[in-house]
Amino acid sequence: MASGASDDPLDDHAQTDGRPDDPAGGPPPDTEGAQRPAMEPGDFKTLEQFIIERQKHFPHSTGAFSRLLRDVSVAAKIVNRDMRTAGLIDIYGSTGEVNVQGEVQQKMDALAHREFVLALRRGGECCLIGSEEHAEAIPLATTGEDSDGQYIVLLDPLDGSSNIDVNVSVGTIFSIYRLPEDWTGKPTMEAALQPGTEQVAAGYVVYGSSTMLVYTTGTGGVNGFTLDPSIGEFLLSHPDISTPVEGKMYSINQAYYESWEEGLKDYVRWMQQPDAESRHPYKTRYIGSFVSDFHRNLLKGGIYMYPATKNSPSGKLRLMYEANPMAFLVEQAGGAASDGDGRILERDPQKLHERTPLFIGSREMVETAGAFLRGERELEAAGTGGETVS
Ligand code: AHM
Ligand code: MG
Repeated sequence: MASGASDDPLDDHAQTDGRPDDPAGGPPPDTEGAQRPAMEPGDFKTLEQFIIERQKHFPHSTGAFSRLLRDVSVAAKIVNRDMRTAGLIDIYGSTGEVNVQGEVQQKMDALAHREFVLALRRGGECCLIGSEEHAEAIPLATTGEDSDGQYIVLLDPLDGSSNIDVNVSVGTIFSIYRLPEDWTGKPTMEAALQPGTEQVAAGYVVYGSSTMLVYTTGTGGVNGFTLDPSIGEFLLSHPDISTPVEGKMYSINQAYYESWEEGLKDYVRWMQQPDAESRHPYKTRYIGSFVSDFHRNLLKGGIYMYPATKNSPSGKLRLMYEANPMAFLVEQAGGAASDGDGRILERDPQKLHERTPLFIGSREMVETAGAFLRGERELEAAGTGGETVS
């Protein structure tokens, strides 16, 4: 038996602790970015405590932003609760409606949208919501009058919702802006059409094997909180997340290969080439649920790509509530996000439901993808340092 291995049949570390890296002689196991110290009982910080501590660094803060984040987390808990019983109550399947995107609306889409709108309306800090599930922006009134909230929230209430019926992870994505200071009168969608660089916070909730809320305010890093269902609190489990600069995984729907531009075909084929000395071939991981693919790549390193295709000539994902918030977050974690031409966060938005091609994840992977897309790199044999493959 290799040293360190246990002969206890109940010890599930016995196989991993003692064995050689890989009996097949392949690359080392994929553990990068995945190791985290276990929390001891009582050794935790709730999301609320965390937010309050952060607020103390801003002496002139009114607490409005902290309350807004609390409202988002409350809605997430309600959506999580409903999702955990989805097989038992009548919330699987579609509503029979088609949303503004021309996509079949799932019952959980509609339910999640409703819970976020209600929570934000109750909280009173948000004056305008833009949601994937609603054609127009939704101005919020608290007590019959206009809300005096100063924040705009754009969200995809339930991303990847076609996966719900088969128990695959889905998520919520949110982006927060401040109402422009010189804005007078009722907030309208134009108030929200700000470049992603202007976001004051962004994040997502992934409803997976556990439920996690991950967010950033653009300072203080990216922090992840895991919901402890027994006490109903998000607990700080992933402090100060940084994403590996280079990863081993790529996520793309390869079924659209024939309609990709040549540079992208070359990039993907380059990643597929074998090379014992390097990380080639890369691994493909594609769930078809952006939040889940993004979350895995953020922690382990990788790139998610949704390019322009024949059916989606501008890409499929929405700039304002999918690409921008994740781009803001990934940059804070040390990664990058591009539309294939430039930085996602610098795009000048024209409308709420605008789509964009998206290449997002580990910085070096996004840069390499860009080099292929711009034709600055050509397909070359992996590990040969430049030899062009015919
Ligand atoms: P949605 O916001 O309507 O759920 O659509 C976005 C989803 C992403 O979560 C996912 O990555 C992508 O659409 C999958 O699209 P495709 O099936 O074309 O690969
Ligand atoms: Mg979505």
